Amino acid sequence: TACAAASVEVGGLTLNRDEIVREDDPTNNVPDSVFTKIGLQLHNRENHPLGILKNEIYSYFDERFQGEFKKFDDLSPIVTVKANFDDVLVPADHVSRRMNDTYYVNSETVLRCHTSAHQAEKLREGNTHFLVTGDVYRRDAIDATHYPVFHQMEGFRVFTQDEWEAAGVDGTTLASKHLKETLEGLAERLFGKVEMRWVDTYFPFTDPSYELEIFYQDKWLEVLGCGVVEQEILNRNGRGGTVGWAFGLGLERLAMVLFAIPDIRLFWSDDPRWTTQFKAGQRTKFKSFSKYPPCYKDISFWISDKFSENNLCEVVRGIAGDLVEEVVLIDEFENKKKGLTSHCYRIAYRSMERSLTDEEINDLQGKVRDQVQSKLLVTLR
Ligand code: FA5
Ligand code: MG
Repeated sequence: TACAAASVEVGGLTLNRDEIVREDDPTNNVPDSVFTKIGLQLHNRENHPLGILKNEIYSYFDERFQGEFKKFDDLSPIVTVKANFDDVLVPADHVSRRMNDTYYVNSETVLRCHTSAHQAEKLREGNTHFLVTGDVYRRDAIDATHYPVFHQMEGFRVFTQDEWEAAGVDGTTLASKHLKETLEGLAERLFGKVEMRWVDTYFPFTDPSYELEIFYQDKWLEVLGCGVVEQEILNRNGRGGTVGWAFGLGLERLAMVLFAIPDIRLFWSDDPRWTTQFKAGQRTKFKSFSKYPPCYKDISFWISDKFSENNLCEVVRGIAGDLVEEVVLIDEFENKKKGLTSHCYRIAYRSMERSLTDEEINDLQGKVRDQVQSKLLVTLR
C-alpha cells in the first residue's frame, strides 16, 4: 500500500498526517489508506469521469436557472460533529454517528459522511441557491460499488413567501414540485428519456423525503436522496419564514452507469490506460483493459461481541489496499455448547492493472490473518 505523505493540501488548508491519523488515540479511527485519499479532489479533475459529470450537472443548473446557483467544490472534508450531524438534526443516538460507521479525527471532528454537513454553514453565510460537491467518507463493506471514500453533490434552494404566494400554493407544495421538476430534468439530461419513480423515504433533515430511482439496464437504481428542508434548519440559520428543498446525489453511482465503469476502485486508478480514456465534455464508455483473474482466500474465526464487519474490511483494506475487490460472509454457525459463533469470509484479491503472483497473495493473506487476530480480538479457526 502507498506510503502516506506527511501532509495534504485541501481548500487552502494544510492537513498534517499526525493530526489526522493517530493510532494510539481511541477517539480516532482514520487509517492511512483513507488519509491518502484526502485532497485528491477527483471531482475537480476535468478529464476524470467525476469531474466531467460534475461539470455537466453544473451546465444543467446554469442553463435552467441562469447561473443563480453558487458552486462550492473545494471545502475541507474535515468538519465538526456539529456540522455533520447536529446542524442537520441527526438524533444523538443515530447509528450513523457510531465509530463503526463514521471516521472520527477526534471526538468533535469527523471526515464528513455527506455533503449535507455544509448546509447550515452555507445558509448562515447568506446563500439561498447553492451546490456543494466533495469527497465523503464512510466505513462500509467492500465490493464493486462500495468504497470508503466517494463523492456527493448537494443542492439547496430557498423560497420566499412572495414566491409561493405568486404560485398560489403553500411553501411546501411549491418547494416539493420545484424540486421534483428540477431533478427529473436533470435525470433526463443525463440519461435521456428514462423511466423514473419517486420513493418515499426518511432523512432527519427533510420532510417529506424522497429517493429518485431510474430504470436503467433492467434495474431500478437509486441515484439520490432529497426533500423539503426541515423548518428548524432554516430557522436556526437566519432563514425563518422561508421554505427550502435539498438533495444529495452520489456521483460514482451516476458515473458508473453513464460511463459504463464496472468497479468503483477504477475511479482512483493511476493506470494510464484509465487516466487517458476520458476527456472534458465527452461522455464515452469505459473500454476495459483485460480483466485479470481474481484469487479467493477464505478466513474463518470465532467472533467476539465487539466484532464488526466494517472493522474487518478496514483491516483488509489497510493491508491489501485496492488489491481487494470484495469481502463476503460465506458461512456462519453457532456452537451452542461453547456459546461461540463462527464466521467464514471469502476475500477476493484482484488487481485492475496486472496479474498478482501466488506469493504476493499468500503474503497479503498471511498479514490479514495476523492482524485479524491481533486487532479484532477473534480466534482464528
Ligand atoms: C445522504 O447522504 C443524504 N445526505 C442525502 C440528502 C441530502 C437527502 C439532502 C436529503 C436532502 P444517502 O446516504 O442515501 O443520503 O446517500 C445519498 C446518495 O449517495 C445515494 O443515493 C447514493 O447515490 C450515494 N451513496 C450512498 N452511499 C454510497 C456508497 N457507499 N458508495 C457510493 N455511493 C453512495
Ligand atoms: Mg418534520
